[in-house]
Amino acid sequence: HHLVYDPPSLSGSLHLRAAAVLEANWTGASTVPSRGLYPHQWSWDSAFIAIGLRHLSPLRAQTELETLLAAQWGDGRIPHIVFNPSVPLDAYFPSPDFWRSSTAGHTAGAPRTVQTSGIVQPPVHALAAWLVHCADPGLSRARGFLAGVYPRLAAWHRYLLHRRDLGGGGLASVVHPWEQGMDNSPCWDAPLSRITPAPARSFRRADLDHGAAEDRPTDLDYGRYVRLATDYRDGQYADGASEFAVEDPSFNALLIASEHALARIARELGATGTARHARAERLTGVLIERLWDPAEGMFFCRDVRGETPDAGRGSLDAGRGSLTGALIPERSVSGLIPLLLPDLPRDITAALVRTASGPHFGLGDSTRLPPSYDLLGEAFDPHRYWRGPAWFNTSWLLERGLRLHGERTRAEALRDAVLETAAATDFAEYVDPYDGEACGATGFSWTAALTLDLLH
Ligand code: 9WN
Repeated sequence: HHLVYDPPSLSGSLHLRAAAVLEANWTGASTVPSRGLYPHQWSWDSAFIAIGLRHLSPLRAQTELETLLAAQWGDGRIPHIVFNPSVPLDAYFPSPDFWRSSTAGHTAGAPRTVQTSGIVQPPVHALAAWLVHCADPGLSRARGFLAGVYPRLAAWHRYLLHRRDLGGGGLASVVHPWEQGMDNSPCWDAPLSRITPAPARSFRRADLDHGAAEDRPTDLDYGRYVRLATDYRDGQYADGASEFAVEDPSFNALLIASEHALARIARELGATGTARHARAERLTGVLIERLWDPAEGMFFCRDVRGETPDAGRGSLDAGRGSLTGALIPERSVSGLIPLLLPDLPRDITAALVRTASGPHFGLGDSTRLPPSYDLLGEAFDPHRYWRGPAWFNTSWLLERGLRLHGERTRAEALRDAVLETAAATDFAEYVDPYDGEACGATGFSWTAALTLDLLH
């Protein structure tokens, strides 16, 4: 069934090329997303990287996750960046002297020995830990891998489900666009418009030394990112006060998928895991109640600080007067990613597949890979970062969801398109969703890692 990469020589050479990317980006204890643009360790990147690395070296894959978890804060948060002290401060912005984790993060329990950021990224880690374990259970048991990571992963989920339940309904909120991972998604335009940007002269972007300005967020976006991060830091990274708080479908779906994985880990360690599975199932219900829109056939973000609409007005949020905030009427690939959840009702998975295959995302039809944002949306731009380009991690997640729900033909086609595009672009960071033209960095770690995973 491996249509395109059936010839062993072709898949063999793609395998070697992907392995070479991960080798080049390995620093000794973790992997950088990209040597030039992102020279430190990133949280959700490391989770995806470990998922691919397990096919090359289960030991390195375990180490990747252990290094990240060693930088966990006392309150349970896993920082979105763990800084490499040997990289010059001006190589990436915002640098450790901006976040000041060891002082500003003191109350929240930031580690003393490593410098980190103070925000988080999507919780893919328990899922990654389980998949890494499965690649070599013998080595994992011999090293006590799961026993070591389990309490940290449990504390991480506890942090998200308690300290980050800013909407009060049981889901986790992100307090910064960088936390959700799709930095300049049009979903953030409305909630960000209420944030006063930091003056452009108060900081210096390093990303423009490596990436084309028209493929990156704007200076105005950056002004707002800096303002939000500064306010969070100046409040000692305490949760609750953020002017920006959004419940995102992909972030929460990954949390739920990771909760299912944590249940499996608990079972492997001798517990039953049933309470965790039950919680994941309950959270799936909450996700549907708060973020699903039956008329649109997809999930939407909830702007927790947005004005609650009158019940019964409009299609989005119609009759939901009891819920705080408002759904954000922008179609992001984030709203399709809950397809990876096992407990979704059949009518919802069918609607998600229809929406993915329809004119807004063009899966298996007008696009080569599913775009990060609505092809028909006013803000669509095929090259600007998360405002349209296709990304490999989101395609990997959708492929998993399609396969899980029996959409085998669609999953195979998406898999082949991912492998072809990764091969043709030298493992690009993101691509034009229509023609697959490379954007951003090449030799991007999660692209190589998830290519490896799809080859297996
Ligand atoms: C900010 C590392 C990260 C990814 C994000 C991606 C981009 C950072 C940036 O790079 O974000 O965290 O500087 O633009 O949007 O998803 O984790 O690859």
